[in-house]
Amino acid sequence: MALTNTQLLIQITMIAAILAVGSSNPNVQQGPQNWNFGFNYTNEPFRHPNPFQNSRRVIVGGSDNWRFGFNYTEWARTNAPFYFNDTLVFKYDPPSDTNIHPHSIYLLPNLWSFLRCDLRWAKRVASTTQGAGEGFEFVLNKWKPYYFACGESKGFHCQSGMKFFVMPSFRWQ
Ligand SMILES: *[C@@H]1O[C@H](CO)[C@@H](O)[C@H](O)[C@H]1NC(C)=O
Ligand SMILES: *[C@@H]1O[C@H](CO)[C@@H](O)[C@H](O)[C@H]1NC(C)=O
Ligand SMILES: *[C@@H]1O[C@H](CO)[C@@H](O)[C@H](O)[C@H]1NC(C)=O
Ligand SMILES: [Cu+2]
Repeated sequence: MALTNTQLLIQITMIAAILAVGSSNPNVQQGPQNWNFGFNYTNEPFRHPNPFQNSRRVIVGGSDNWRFGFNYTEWARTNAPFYFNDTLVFKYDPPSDTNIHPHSIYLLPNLWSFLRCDLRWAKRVASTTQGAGEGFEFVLNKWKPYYFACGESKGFHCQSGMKFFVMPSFRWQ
């Protein structure tokens, strides 16, 4: 039962249409990877026909960036799902005369330390200066839960809302 090229193209277009619905978040930009299966998609309305190789670039906090006084648990909930290979971008100002309470990024080892903002076994992934400019990029390239938190002020920033949890999912789910 050989499919003609037209039938195949129609099927791919339908799959792309279904998957395109999930990517309408304003904080999300499409990543650089882009396959086209060797077809010429110039006349197609869908610019990202391959659902598996498209990674998103998500600014953590959106226009609020990574800051004190913002609830990132709430943000992560409204911006879910996150996908395998998505890039999270953390933007925050480095320490300076006008910025005496800078931020950082830590990964907490488990749900228990996440809930308590217990930083004792946390691993620092970005220092107070690494969120400057274009921000610090973190790729969700493992299939595991990620517990992010700000590590400054001995857990006070974390307790005030600067923490969130992400479990990347696969696009075909
Ligand atoms: C795709 O189509 C565009 C415009 O119709 C054309 O300029 C381009 O050469 C085509 N690419 C391929 C690989 O056929
Ligand atoms: C994730 O990214 C890696 C490295 O760029 C790539 O080899 C892999 O195929 C990607 N996996 C998925 C599911 O997108
Ligand atoms: C952030 O929002 C979550 C979910 O709405 C809530 O459970 C939590 O208490 C909030 N955290 C802070 C520090 O306000
Ligand atoms: Cu902080």
